[in-house]
Amino acid sequence: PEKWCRGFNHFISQCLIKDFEKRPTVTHLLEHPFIKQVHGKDMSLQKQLAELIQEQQRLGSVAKTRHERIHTKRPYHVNGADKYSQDDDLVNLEVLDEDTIIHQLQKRYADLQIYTYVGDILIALNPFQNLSIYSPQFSKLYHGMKRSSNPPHIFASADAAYQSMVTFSKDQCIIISGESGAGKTESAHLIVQHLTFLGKANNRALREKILQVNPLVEAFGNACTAINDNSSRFGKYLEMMFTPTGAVMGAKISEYLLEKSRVIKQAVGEKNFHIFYYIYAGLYHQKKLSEYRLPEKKPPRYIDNETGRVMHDIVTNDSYGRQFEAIQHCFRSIGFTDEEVYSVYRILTGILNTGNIEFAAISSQHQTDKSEVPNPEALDNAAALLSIGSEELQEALTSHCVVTRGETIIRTNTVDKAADVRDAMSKALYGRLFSWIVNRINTLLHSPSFNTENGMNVGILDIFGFENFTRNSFEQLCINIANEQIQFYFNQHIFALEQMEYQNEGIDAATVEYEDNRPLLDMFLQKPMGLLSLLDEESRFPQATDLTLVDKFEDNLRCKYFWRPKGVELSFGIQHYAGKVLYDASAFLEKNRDTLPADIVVVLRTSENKLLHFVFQVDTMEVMRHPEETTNMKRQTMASYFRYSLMDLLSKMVVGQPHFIRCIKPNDDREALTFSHERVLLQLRYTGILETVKIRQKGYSHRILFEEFVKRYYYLAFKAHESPLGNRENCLTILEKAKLENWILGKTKVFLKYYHIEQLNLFLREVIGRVVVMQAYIKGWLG
Ligand code: AOV
Ligand code: MG
Repeated sequence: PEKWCRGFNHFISQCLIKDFEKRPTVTHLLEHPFIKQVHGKDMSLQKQLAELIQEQQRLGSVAKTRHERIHTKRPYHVNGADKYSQDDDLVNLEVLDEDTIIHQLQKRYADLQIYTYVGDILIALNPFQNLSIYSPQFSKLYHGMKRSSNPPHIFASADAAYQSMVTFSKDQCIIISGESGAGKTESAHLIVQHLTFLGKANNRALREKILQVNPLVEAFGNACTAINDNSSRFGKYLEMMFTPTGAVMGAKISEYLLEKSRVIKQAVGEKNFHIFYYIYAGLYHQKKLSEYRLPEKKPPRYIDNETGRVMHDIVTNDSYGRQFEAIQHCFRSIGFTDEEVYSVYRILTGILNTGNIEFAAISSQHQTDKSEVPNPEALDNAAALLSIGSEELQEALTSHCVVTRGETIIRTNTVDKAADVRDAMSKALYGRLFSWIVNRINTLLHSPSFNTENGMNVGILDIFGFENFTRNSFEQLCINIANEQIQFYFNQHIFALEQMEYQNEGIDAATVEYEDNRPLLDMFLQKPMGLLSLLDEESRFPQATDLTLVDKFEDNLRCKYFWRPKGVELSFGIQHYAGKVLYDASAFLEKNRDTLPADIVVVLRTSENKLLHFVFQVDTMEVMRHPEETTNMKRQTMASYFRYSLMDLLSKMVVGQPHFIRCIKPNDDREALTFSHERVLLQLRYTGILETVKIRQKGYSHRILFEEFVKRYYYLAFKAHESPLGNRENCLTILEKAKLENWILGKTKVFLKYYHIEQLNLFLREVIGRVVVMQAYIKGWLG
């Protein structure tokens, strides 16, 4: 058998080379006398080969279409009636200007072609209606296919990331951007859906669990805003882990900058986090409101946003009731215990009751700064649900300890101060509960056998989009800076790095002008004079006010991106990459300080609710995540936490190979089939789509070192047992053998167009597919 095996191996490598030249099918192999002799009537081999033939025929036809498309000029009549081509990829346009691009998108949108390529980048227009293009049949249709064989689709982008991960054993990162309401979160769901389909885990339970992650965290982290009924109020980076062969084996989420302030107050017309309404409706239907000490008539202050009708809306809203059921199902299927879920509900309803605690001044001749709770039942309810002592809670809300020269003095809180402490406690409770849920999901979805050496991941970034409301506060500033950073990352990848490489490699290729937002990002993040540093500095002065803060900004941020409107004291404007935003600086200092008095922490740590007790344990690792608790002189602030989070996110993103999805909002009225020329044009401009089309058309989006290129693709031109050197000549041999056109060889790298990679990978998969079957055959035969 050994001798046979050697002969067989040699035969395979010969076949591979020959096959590649002639593009034959596996039938040739079956017909070969050698195979005929050895496999006899082995039906399993017959079956395997038959499958392979099918696969090969499919790939063959794909390759053919791709080939035809690239080499056939599309009909394009510049002056004719059909001026704007219905093409799938904007890179194929011959006339490149804003008008042509926008008409192309508009026409496609009218045909419900919401997806369009710009080379390897996907543009997704929000359809604002349910389309029947996301069923498992569509997942199948896009599985392993090249882009050009089907209309553009988000599944194709997810597929490309997956194939790239499996083929090159490299982590991938899908970056979804776009303004609020553009469709990022929906896109992220669809990507997870397709990746779960691709990473066919034998373990169905695991697949089910992964699909429940987004709905669960979004119930806690999303809310209705003036722009979007399901707006993400946190940033989410979801990593799906795979084995080297591409089977899904787990998932991990990282959450960023939850907008905790929403728990205690919402802008006019907006709502609190979804979960509060779900739980209210759910408990109402289960007749458990009284068990959780929630009133049936008047809704708790935190979710009664001045309309007065909210209570009726909540309990009669069927959708809330159904969502509550769905959330319970998510908890259960991901693996939370009943006890944990019960604790979560107790904390949530504890927060709602905390919000109802009121304060009144105690009038006495000497003391005007003392407060008491005039509605002790609210206090008792909150304390009961949080499993802490009611008196201790009252103490911690209405007074605080100060340590001066080793002596502890108790000072009383004014009514306003006590109310601030109450709200700070609610925010901290919710923030920590949210982090705990995310961590728990990560533990439950962690695969013990996964490690970075043997596994790979695809990360999916879905953050809150750029926001510009009538009134914009500290939260909008953070959200918009984060978007500024993502835009910068996009620019770096698409323009800056690419053009730098042309220079370094002595290549005369496209130079495309683009809007660089670096100076703007520096204005925010630079130390010590950037906006965030100035904010931190001012937050350290006890006497500082929001007005002195804006003065400080004005004195120090002397650049064209910052201005102060006349006549509106607490206001300042920023010229963001995506447009001008006017910020209202009221409460900036307080929000940045984000203090949680130690007295509250001490009380919460006494809780008999194990979960609550746990989340208030100080863990040095967690200090950055809970800035409100750090007690040293250089306190952590929201700004420093924000900076840390951004860096953490970037460090995760840069590890993987990026894939970009740019979501565009076709109108502000959330209407299907309505295309606002003006709004789309604005988004195309600020995201630099026109420039992206240009650079994708003229440039070389893939730059691969000679050595890496030969290592990846040597199968295409060399025999299996050969080890060709990673040099220029061998790259040339491979490129010629693959009959590619329009590539360039630099000093150390091969420069390829985005479509070359598809072709090369396609050829490679054909070849590797055959090797796998042959190896399986050898093993079976020897065994
Ligand atoms: P966002 O994530 O980009 O906003 P979403 O993904 O929440 O935006 O989309 C907003 C709404 O648009 C969704 O609730 C859907 O109604 C609709 N939508 C988006 N994409 C699709 C699609 N492919 N098919 C059908 N409907 C869609 V924000 O999180 O606010 O930045 O912060
Ligand atoms: Mg979202």
